[in-house]
Amino acid sequence: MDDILKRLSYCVEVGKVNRASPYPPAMRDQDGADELARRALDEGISPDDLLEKALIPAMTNVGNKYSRQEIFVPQMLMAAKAMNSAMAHIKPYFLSGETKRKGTFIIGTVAGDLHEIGKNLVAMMIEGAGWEVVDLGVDVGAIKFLKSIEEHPSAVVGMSALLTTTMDNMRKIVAEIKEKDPKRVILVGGAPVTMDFCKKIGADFYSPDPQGAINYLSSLVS
Ligand code: B1M
Repeated sequence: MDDILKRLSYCVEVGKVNRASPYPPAMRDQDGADELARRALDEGISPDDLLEKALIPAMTNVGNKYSRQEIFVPQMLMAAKAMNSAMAHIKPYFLSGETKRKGTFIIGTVAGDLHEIGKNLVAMMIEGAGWEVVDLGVDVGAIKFLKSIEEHPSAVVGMSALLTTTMDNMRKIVAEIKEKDPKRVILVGGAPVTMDFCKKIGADFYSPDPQGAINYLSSLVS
């Protein structure tokens, strides 16, 4: 792996946001994820490589370390901050100059769940694929989804959940939306979600990644 990608991955893993950040103390006055992501892109490394070879593996390592109780929530939070600072540089590459939108996509992380990185990635890539994206943020309940559907009557709805506990909220929100609006198309995703779960809760499609979500949305409008 390119040296810069290795360094970027390490910065995300240990939560080194940028040069000015005093955390972690051992990396004081060194470049962080912010500067390294910018430099990698300027050197011609593709945004896909940044994501797949540096950023996502770093977050996987963070999750594994957390599972082994080698790190705790504050370190996970710093890793997420570093990841977000790198993602800010990637975003413009995923946004096309297209003005005619293929449709509207409402997305949110379900109630009780504050994980936003995967949801943001899906949102930014779907926007780049030519959809208008309405991002409701995190901790989104049925009322907020339904209000947004009212404002965007032809929208497809997307939901993300990262916790096994909040998957149950996903089930409840899907049920509430489908009760009021049975034909509304709902796409679900997030690390613990599966196609089997998607079918059980009455959602329309599950994708493990942003590209699968884009392919599914394209199939709806082609
Ligand atoms: Co939390 N966390 N976390 N966390 N966190 C996990 C999810 C966990 C697996 C860590 C672990 O134990 N190994 C674990 C869940 C265990 C479980 O439920 N089985 C966990 C836990 C336990 C918790 C807390 C409960 C910890 C605590 O407080 N004791 C707490 C819960 C807070 C809450 O939400 N109420 C918590 C908190 C946090 C932070 C706030 C510190 C931080 C989030 C910060 C933020 O988002 N701003 C955080 C983080 C960073 C993680 C890990 C390390 C990384 C998540 C991430 O961003 N991954 C995570 C471990 C892990 O996932 N390896 C972990 C990178 C991201 C690109 O992947 O989100 O999976 P992901 O998205 C993917 C796909 O899933 C898919 O596309 C994305 C790109 O490929 N996808 C979709 C996602 N949404 C989609 C929607 C779609 C389609 C595809 O269509 C609509």
